[in-house]
Amino acid sequence: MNILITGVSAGFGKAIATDLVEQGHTIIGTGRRQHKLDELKTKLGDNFIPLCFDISDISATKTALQSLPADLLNNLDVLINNAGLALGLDSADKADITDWQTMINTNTLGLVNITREILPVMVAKNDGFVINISSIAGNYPYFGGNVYGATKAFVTQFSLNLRADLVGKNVRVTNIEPGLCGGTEFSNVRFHGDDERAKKVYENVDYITPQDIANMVSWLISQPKHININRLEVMPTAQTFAGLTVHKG
Ligand code: 8X3
Repeated sequence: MNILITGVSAGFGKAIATDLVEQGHTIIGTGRRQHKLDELKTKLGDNFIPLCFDISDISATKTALQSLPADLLNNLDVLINNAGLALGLDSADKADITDWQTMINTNTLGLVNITREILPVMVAKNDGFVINISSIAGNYPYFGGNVYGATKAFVTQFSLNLRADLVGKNVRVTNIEPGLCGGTEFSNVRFHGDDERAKKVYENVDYITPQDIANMVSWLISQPKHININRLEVMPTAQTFAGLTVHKG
């Protein structure tokens, strides 16, 4: 299969790309950091095609996709919208507005833009699969989740609405909604490089790993074509739903 994965420089994207190349698929991997893409290219070889651009940049996305060989672009089987980030955990009255804008631009605008670019290819060949990486933060509000959670609720609803639009077109859509996942740059990015604070999030917890998510993606794409898994909400056994907060004055 020909598979495009956004955000392969680290974390889920890197683990997914690595597994899928090992399984014999051709992977187009996007990311913002050229040196990380170069490292992955050295490791994964000919079946990994790096594309360096920022998906929040609408015109850069178009230019990057147009640079691909037409027979590859027109034969894309799977789009995995993995690129995304959380920034900050402050309450909404204190959060940094530029952090909010960056999350909105990447997690929602960037994701819908690349999806809109790729969907006509899948519809034209009457076959395709879009896998969106959302989050439980889109399902359960928690303190400081504000805009991050809202962007992920958008991704989840967008996934469901895509399915509604794609009726009869043999394009499948799955929304993966992970809970606490370690072994990624997620919290280091969220806390703006405060690695000590990031490390504490995962202390003494058996968290979900990027490999766990890669296993789920491999399972999803191996399902027969008459099956559409709509949503996959997944948490570590150690995590359950947030309690309802009551402030007593
Ligand atoms: C990552 C999961 O719980 O940190 O999206 O928001 S959580």
